[in-house]
Amino acid sequence: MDIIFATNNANKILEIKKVLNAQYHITGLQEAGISIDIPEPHDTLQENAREKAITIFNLTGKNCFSEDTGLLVDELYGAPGVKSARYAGEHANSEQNIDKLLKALGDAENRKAHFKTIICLIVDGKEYYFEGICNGKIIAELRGTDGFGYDPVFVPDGSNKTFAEMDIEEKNKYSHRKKAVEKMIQFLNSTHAC
Ligand code: ITT
Repeated sequence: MDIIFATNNANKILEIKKVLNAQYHITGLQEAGISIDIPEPHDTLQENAREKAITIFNLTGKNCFSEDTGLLVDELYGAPGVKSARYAGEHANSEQNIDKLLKALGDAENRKAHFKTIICLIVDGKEYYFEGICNGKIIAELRGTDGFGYDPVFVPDGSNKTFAEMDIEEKNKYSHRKKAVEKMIQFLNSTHAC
């Protein structure tokens, strides 16, 4: 089955390609020849995921999915959450977002946080949603150079390493995105086996 993955984030594509078997062939927006920056104007991950998937479905008429992910920090009442990409400003980069996060947390004792991914899948014109969560903590200094986004400061429960100190296979043992994708694959296997 061919599915467009409505994302411009190359790291997300790499992570998800590692999970999929040959039965599913996914194509990112760039690879599909679609140059578009889809706005994420909503207050929930689900609505933003839907916005991205619907935009691409309306444009192509093809099966597609998107995902929206947020980092939710307990001490910050769930911030940066749905605003994770723009935490330090509309065009902020990961370094600036992490910097703001570490300043906001200061020397707080409670460093608990979780990543949440919501996938919106559109198959045969119908919408389906899948969720994946990864619990962990925010450390006070950056460690590692792999991954993207908040990976250098996030240590998942069950490991002593940050996501940025792991290769994709190891990150996928814990990852929110992997958990959501597995649910989507189970669904597709059971309903659209090819
Ligand atoms: P698309 O919307 O094109 O899919 P994006 O990079 O804009 O790509 P999101 O809107 O889902 O993706 O990004 C939310 C923010 O959370 C963004 O700043 C990412 O860097 C960060 N993020 C998402 N997944 C992450 C992960 O697995 N590890 C670390 N940070 C992550």
